[in-house]
Amino acid sequence: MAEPFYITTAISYPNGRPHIGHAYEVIATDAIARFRRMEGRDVFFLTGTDEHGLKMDQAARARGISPRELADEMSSYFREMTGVLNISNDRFIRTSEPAHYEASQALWRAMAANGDIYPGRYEGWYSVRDEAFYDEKELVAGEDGQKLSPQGTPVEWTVEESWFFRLSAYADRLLAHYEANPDFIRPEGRRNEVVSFVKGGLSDLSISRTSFDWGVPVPDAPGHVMYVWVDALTNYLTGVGYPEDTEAYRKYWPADLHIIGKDIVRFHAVYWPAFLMSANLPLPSQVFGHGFLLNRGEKMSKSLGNVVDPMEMARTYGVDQLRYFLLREVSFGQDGSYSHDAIVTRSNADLANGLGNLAQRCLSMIAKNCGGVVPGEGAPAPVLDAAALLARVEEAMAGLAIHRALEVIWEGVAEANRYFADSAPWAVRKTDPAAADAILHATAEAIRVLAIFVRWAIPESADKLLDQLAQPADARDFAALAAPIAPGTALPAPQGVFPRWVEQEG
Ligand code: ME8
Repeated sequence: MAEPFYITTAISYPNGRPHIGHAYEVIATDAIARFRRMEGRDVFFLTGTDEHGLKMDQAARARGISPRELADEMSSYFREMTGVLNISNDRFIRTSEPAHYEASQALWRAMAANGDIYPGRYEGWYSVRDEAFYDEKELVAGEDGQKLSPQGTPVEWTVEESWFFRLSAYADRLLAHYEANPDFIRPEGRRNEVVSFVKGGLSDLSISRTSFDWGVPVPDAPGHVMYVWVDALTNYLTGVGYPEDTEAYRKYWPADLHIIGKDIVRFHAVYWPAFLMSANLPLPSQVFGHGFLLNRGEKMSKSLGNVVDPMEMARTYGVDQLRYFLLREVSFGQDGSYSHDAIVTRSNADLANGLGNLAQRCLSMIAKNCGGVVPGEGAPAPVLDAAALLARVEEAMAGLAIHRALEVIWEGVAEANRYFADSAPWAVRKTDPAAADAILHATAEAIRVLAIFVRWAIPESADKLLDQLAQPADARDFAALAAPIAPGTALPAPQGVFPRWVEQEG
């Protein structure tokens, strides 16, 4: 039976439309999910929207609508984005769903039953933008001296009746867990930050609010809704059926991998495992904090006017062009920058000129000179060592070095292009047609291998290439690498798969 693999993105706040950072996260997670599927894993991939909390409440108020209306409207854009970007999620979760209320309340009850929840009064700093509490010592001074969160967002002094979670009791167990599971938090730099944060001592966490009601009601505590992060984190459990003992729950929990941005590592690597320990539930295997995407090196913000609609970008450049750019250009785990020039340069060089040109030249020769039938005899000469390439790609992906995996694959693209150019089948055909046929056969096979290799990153284009090679749907994963294309295979008329970007004149 295929080994299960449960992977998630963070769930986004639908207080506005999705931005390129949201697109980046869901594309990277999709690439990993597709990669594991191509290895034969039984993948469950969850994404969705995080709809409660003060930030949503305030955004709705500003527009004169209810938070539920705001969530309904904006969540639909996030869902639409998964379609536009060709995301292969198995479920899109909304935290306003009744099943999620049930899961959040069940988790709360489990933590309460363990003696970890007690009533009190919260007095401290809160950032609505981050939906986070901060200690005085964490705050930084803004330009005109006002206090800001470490993320640079405004904070307000908050005093409120609240339930507390006994987070302080978990510091030692958390540190022991990090120690025993060095890969629990990746990359290394984020892990170090978390370890030193926990070593600095943990305060108990305020986990309910009474000043507004847009949230999951706290069981048996009228007037209290859960702190948004308690219910938000629970989405990963709801997604596979908790609290019911469903088949999905048994198969997929604990999650293998939470992909999140660097700004929310603390919630996932400190609060979340502590909640799960308290509820006696198994912990996820890994939390990976990716970097931030910057617009030409600058932070995106509404005031700078550089917030880009990712769906618009996908329409402009092409879905796979955008996916490829983000996956190849940004070292996964680090911040990255995007610009029109960088996207165009990458997709022209690697997609249009690299893989596209090879396919176009080889397939049009087969159409023209071989009647559209794969020529050659027996097994093709191996242009690429697919098994060796796979081993290198697997190694990169084991550490989630997505950019590196693509770099290795494009070494293969370059090698195949070199082979084709050096072998010059168009010239060889004049004196030795059988030798020219053998070259085309070998090149067609190299294209097949490369199309399979890129399929998790640029699925639509890879499938078009595999369609052009008349490869059946069940011969497109890594297991199919070993079964070369047979001579005599009839191919459809070739079509360009990667259009070249040409700048419009003035
Ligand atoms: O944090 N570049 O939601 P969110 C890359 N609801 N990634 C970015 C980014 C950027 N410029 N800006 C944001 C939340 N992100 C919570 C999560 S999970 C139980 C709850 C990432 O809409 C961010 O780091 O603010 C996060 O992983 C995701 O987008 C959603 O951010």
